[in-house]
Amino acid sequence: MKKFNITIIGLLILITEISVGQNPIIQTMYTGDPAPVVYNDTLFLYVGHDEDKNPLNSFLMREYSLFTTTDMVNWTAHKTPLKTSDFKWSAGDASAAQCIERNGKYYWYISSLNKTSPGVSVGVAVSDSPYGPFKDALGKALITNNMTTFGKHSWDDLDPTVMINDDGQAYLYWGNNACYWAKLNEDMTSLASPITALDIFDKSAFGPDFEEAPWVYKKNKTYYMIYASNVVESIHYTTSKSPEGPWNYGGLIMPHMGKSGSNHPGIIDYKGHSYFFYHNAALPDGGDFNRSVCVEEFKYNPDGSIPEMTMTDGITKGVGTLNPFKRTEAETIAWSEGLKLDENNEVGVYVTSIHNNDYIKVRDVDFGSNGVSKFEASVSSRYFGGEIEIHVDSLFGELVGTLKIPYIGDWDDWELLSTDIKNIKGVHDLYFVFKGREPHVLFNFDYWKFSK
Ligand code: FUB
Repeated sequence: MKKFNITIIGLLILITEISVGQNPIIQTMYTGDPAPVVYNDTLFLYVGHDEDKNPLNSFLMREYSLFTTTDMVNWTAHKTPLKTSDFKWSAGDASAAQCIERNGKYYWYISSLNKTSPGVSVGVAVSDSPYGPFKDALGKALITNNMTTFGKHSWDDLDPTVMINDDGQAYLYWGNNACYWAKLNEDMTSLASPITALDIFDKSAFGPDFEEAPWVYKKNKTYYMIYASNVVESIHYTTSKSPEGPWNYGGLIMPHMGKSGSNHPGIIDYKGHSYFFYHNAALPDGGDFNRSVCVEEFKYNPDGSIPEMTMTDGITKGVGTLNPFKRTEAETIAWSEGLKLDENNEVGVYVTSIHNNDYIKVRDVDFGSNGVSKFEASVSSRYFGGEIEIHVDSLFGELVGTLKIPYIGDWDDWELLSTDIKNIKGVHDLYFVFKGREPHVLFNFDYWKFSK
């Protein structure tokens, strides 16, 4: 009887695991408004970080976060690159944003409530690196509410998106219940043209509705603008032969699904594949103001049109493997349960809030043909410590080693600990399963590495 029970439990756990896909792609915090961009071989994903608690039950984003991937299934968190407090004029609540490179500098167009000029404004931050740190490029907003008159409300200057045309001319588009555009000078921090408001009520251009969240890019000879329609939001697109229009409505990309009233799109090609980013509210306790970024892979139709998509479990096949013989940050995660991230100046980002049975899954780890014999990890502990069990291929797959983490001292006393492990060869998913005394926080985890 006992054996029968265990089999049923095992089956239930297996079903749960199979139904846990890659979406939402970030599980350690609430995120919204994805803005992907590729630099060299890496996909950078800039997102708004929805605060866990929204005292006024409304949007509250005080900072942006950055995640990178080289395989589309494992995402590495980086130090917070930009906060609203980096803009002296910001009233502390941000909304959507997009970052772009020009002449070796990285320009990040953000929108935020403005305390020096009523309403929402567009600002621009700049950095020498896509990882930041970014700083306010102007010391004031680039676009303020009094510069735009199509929308009569104070938050019509939301959601900037930026595109540099083949001839080098940069364009900025933005808007909520208004869709504005203007040319940018080569310095990327000043306008090179008057602001134009598109006719968002023209159904031949915008179909059922234009609400907000434009994302403009060029593919082949076509300019695409994808955007959110209606409240609750669905994602649609329009195309043009010129960045200045006219625009021709293309169709629906994603209907409204799930618990988040808003959605916000970003599209990018990476390593020969096309990806559609959006957000929903699929994490535990998610909702309108606690959102989660997701991604779907898709193929353009032969005529360049974008197929309709639904929200799924996400990417089934990655576009690369992970090298376990190089130091890998613990915050490189395909899927996790129960964990949070924190950061400091000594070690950067690390995994924290680790309790018994929490875990990290890392996908497509390539151990090669010679295998491994040792695992090491940088950890800190206070009061307790615990264990990292290393399982392969599933949460309850073969246990190949256990790293014991003693009481070390304080949370910022980091030690590199190691253990022997069973040999592993070839490509496997890894599960770091954390064990220790309940209900306590056990230890912090900074990075790991295998050796032969
Ligand atoms: O993140 C705040 C707002 O929600 C954005 O500005 C909109 O696009 C919607 O995603």
